[in-house]
Order: sequence, then C-alpha cells, then structure tokens
Amino acid sequence: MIYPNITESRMVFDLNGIWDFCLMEEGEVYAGEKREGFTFCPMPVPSAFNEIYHGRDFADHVGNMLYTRTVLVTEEMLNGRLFLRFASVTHQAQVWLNGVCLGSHKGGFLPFAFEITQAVRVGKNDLAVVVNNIVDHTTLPAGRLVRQTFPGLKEEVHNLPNFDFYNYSGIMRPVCLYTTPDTFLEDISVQGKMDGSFFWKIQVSGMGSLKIRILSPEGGEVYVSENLSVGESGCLWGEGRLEHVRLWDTKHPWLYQIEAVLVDGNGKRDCCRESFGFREVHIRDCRLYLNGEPVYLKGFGKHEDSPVRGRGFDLVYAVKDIALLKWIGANSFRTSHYPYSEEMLQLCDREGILLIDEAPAVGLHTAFTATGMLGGKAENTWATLKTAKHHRQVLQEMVERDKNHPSVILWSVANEPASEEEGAREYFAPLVELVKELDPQKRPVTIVTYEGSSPESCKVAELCDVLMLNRYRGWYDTEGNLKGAAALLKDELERFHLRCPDKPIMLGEYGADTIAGFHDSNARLFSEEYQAEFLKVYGEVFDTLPYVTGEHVWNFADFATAENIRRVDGNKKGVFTRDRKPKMAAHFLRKRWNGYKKG
Ligand code: BDP
Repeated sequence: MIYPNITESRMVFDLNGIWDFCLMEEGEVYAGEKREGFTFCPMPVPSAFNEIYHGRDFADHVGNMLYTRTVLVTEEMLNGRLFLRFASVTHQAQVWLNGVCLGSHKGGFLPFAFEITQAVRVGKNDLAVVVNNIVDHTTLPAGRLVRQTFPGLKEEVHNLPNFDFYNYSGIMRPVCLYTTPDTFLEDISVQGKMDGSFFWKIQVSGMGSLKIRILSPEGGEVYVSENLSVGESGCLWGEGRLEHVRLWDTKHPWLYQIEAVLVDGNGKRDCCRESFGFREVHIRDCRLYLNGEPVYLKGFGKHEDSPVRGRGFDLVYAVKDIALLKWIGANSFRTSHYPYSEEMLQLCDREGILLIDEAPAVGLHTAFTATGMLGGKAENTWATLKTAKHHRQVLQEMVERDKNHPSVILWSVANEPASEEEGAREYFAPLVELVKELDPQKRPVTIVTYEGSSPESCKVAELCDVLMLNRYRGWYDTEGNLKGAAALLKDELERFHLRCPDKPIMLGEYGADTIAGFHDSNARLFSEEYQAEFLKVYGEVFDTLPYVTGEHVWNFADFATAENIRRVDGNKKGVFTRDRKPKMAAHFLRKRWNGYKKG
C-alpha cells in the first residue's frame, strides 16, 4: 500500500476539517438520503467523537453515527482516476457518495480506499460515512454487547470492551482524495540488507514500462534500472547491490528512497517514492540482533491516547512522545494494542525507534479480568469467538501497510489471548504462518501472553520467535510484596527458558498503577515510590538472566479506560501522566536506560 503523497503525477486533497455529525438510534437506517433539516453538530475530522460534547449518552454511545460533508471536485481532478482514502475509521465504516454506497470496511485501525472516478461529478458531491463502534465476538478488538433491564426502565444497551482502554471511535485518522493516472503503481515493496543488497517488487494496475531509482539519504541517485517492461501480471521485481551503504540503526537511522516511474502505452507517467532502510533483524542464541549486534529493547507498551483527543490522530503528541522516549533512554515501543498511525511509523523510521507492530487483536479471552468487566467467567474462548477470518484480514492489511518500515522489527499477532486454552495453537498457527508468508522481510513474530498462560500451560510458545510475556507479580498478585514478586518472576522466566531454550524472552508489560503526586516513605501501593521500586526490582531480575532480551514497561503514559471499579479515572500505570509529566519512575528509568548495555 502506497502512502498518499503528492508526486509529479499525483495530487492529494485533504478532506480533514469540520464535518456534520449525528448519533444514530438503534435500528435507524441510513440509505444515502440527504437528511435536510436534520440536527447535525460540527465534528472535527480526524478525531475520536467521544469527548467533543458533554454527556455520558454522547460519550458512551453504542452503535452507528453519521458523518457527512460536501466535497468539491474540479475537472482537473478527474483527468485520470480518483480515490477516496480513510486512514482509519473505528471500527466499521459504510461509505456513501451522492446517495450510492461505495462499500464498507471492517477494522478500526487500518486504511482503506475506494475508487470514485465514476461515482463522483465535477462540482459538489455529497459524502456520508456511517460509522459503527460496536465491539463483539466477531470484531478485533473483541467485546460483548449486553442488554440490561431495570424495573420500570426501558432496555439499555451496553458495549463491554474486552480490553483495558476506552473504546474511542469515529473517523480517527486523516481522510483524503488522491489522483492517479489511468494505469498506476499499486504497491511498492522494498527491502535493504546489511551487505548493501536490496530487493524490490512493484505491482501495477496494468502494463507499461518501469524505471527504478534508489536515492541516497541526501537525495542523490545511487542506482538506476530502466526500460523494465511490466507484463500482464502487473507485477515486476528486481534486485541490486549498493557499495558503501549506510545502515539504518537506532543511532543513525539512514533512510534511502526507492523511486518508481511507470510509463503506460499512452505515454502517461505515474511516479511514487517509498522510504526504506538497509538493516537486518536476526534471532540467535536467545538474543535479538540488529545488523549483527545484540540489541536489548528498552521502552514501553503505549497507547494512542491523550486528553480530549482520545485516540484521534494527533501529531503533536506523536512527536512529543518520541522526544520523551529519547529523553528517558528508550529505544523501542510496542504499538499496543493496534497498528498506530502511518505518520507515527514514519517518525519512528526517521528517529531510529524500534517497533513491535501489533495487530488490533486484543480481548481474545472470554475470561478477561483486568477490568473485571466480564466477570472472569471461563468459557471455551476458541469455540466462542468468531474472529479467525477477520484476524487474517487485519494481519494482511497491517503487513501490507507497514512492510517497508525499517522501524518495524517484530510483528505481534495478538495481545493476551487465551493461549492456555485448548484450541489456541490451532487458532494461531495459521495466523503466524500467514504473517511470515506475507512479510517480504520475514521478520520475527510473537504473540504476547499473560500470566494465566504459564510455561506449563501455554499452547503457543513454540509458534513465537520471541516469547513476549506480560507479568504483574507485585501488582495483581503478591501485591505490595516485591521480594516475593521477584522470586516468582525469576522462577517463571527460568521455567519458560527451560521449555524454549533457544528463544529470547522479553517482558511485554509490567507495571503498577501510580497516582502522580502520591508519596509514601514505605513505598505503599499506588505511590510513586512503589512504582519506581517495582521497576527497579524487575530490572534486577532481568539483569541476572542473559536470555531476557528486552523490557517494555506498562505503560508509557496514563490512559483512559472504560469506567469500572478497578480504574480511578483510567489506567494509572503510566511512567508519565496523561499530559506527559514524568513520575518518579521516569527518572529511575532514565538513569537505568541511558547507556544501559546488557552484558
Ligand atoms: C494487561 C493488558 C493491558 C492492560 C494491563 C493492565 O495487556 O491492556 O492495560 O494489563 O492491567 O492485561 O494495566
């Protein structure tokens, strides 16, 4: 998937701004009508709709909502083909143009586009999007829709997320129109290796002649290959090798560009560029290697989350967060629990941040208890959930979107599924295989598992290249007893190592809720002292175990969750507050991580 950039042959028109918005009643149908005289309110796009207006009914609305706007199209925009692209609509979108349904898309964190060359007209066009935010046993993330009745009241519908973050929704990331010539470049895949060799593959919507150039970080041409003919399959690949290549790494994230120019039978040109790096990721002897050097992952599980904006696209927080990662000495983070915006990945490429790119597959456990919302009733998860097909779709879309980013070093297929239950291996084996098959770079793959999935019960450990474990000893159990917690942690890590002696292990999550400004000289639960001590004790365990290849603290910053009695104004495990102020633990990590080298 090519990111919509303006090039010599393509125009991009921003459709962000204020759209008309209304919540829809349950059962209400939209069929492309104009809805004149209807009460709409202004809604910024992109954004999460939830916190823009006051009231619980508004914020916690379950079901459909309608977004509309007019789109003006000029004659020039229709010289070739025109596409309408949404970077993400959470969780489902049905798109209407001039009263005609263009199609729908399921999955709230990945882009989709419709060609509108025929459906659009010069002048004014009516665009409408019906957005649905329900999470249930067929969606990713997964949730549950419940109907409740109270004496004398009409039935209420609640959507219980099977995950610990607020279900922000709406048109969350940018919307645009982009043009292409009649025959156009559909996809560019590119991979650079440590020895300077590179491999590219281009998909074209028809036939033509292709010119490929590689541009150095300064923009100079370092490779060219031309008059390559693209036949009926529309697919062409090639390879080459550069001398004295500058590798992409965390200190010097050198970015090269591949430029593809297609000329079709009528002499029309299409031109696109994609950034990439020369770098390699390997796993050997329980360690993770970047360009042949062992790399220890220091960082966080994050969320796209900030006050008022919720999970809506926000470049200010994206850049700020990268700056804070650098300040604290982190080199990586996980895009928990869904693929982040394309712009965030571009920033990580540019700034040398390593990413674990995670599918939006969270809540795949019918007994999920972190929020206590599902009552912890163990059911047969893999017979109950109906997510397998959709899971394939999101993995496919994620790899297609993110495959060229040098920052992505590991794919996460899911977070905390019921990996201890019968059926887990059968569910995940084909998904892991799919990712390996789709990724031209064959990056390592993981499934992030939780405490209930022990070295003895986990059914997916052998499927993973890296064992990524979320552990809360000293918080959800053994609370307050850090010595006991450390002993349990070490013992469990050793048992996992015995089971998978060749696999690197990393902590995908560990942390403690901490109220900023709450202090206690005895380091009691919820105090800043406890959080700092907790992270220190975990760090001491990791330092003694050579196969522990990384530590991702949960969480980078405090974040919003659904309302429940285990959460006071959201999840407070942030090392930074929600508005990005450091807690004591941030200073501890800064000391630990800056200059840290695992022996
Ligand atoms: C784990 C989840 C994460 C939660 C965290 C917590 O992976 O999403 O926010 O625990 O409880 O279960 O804070």
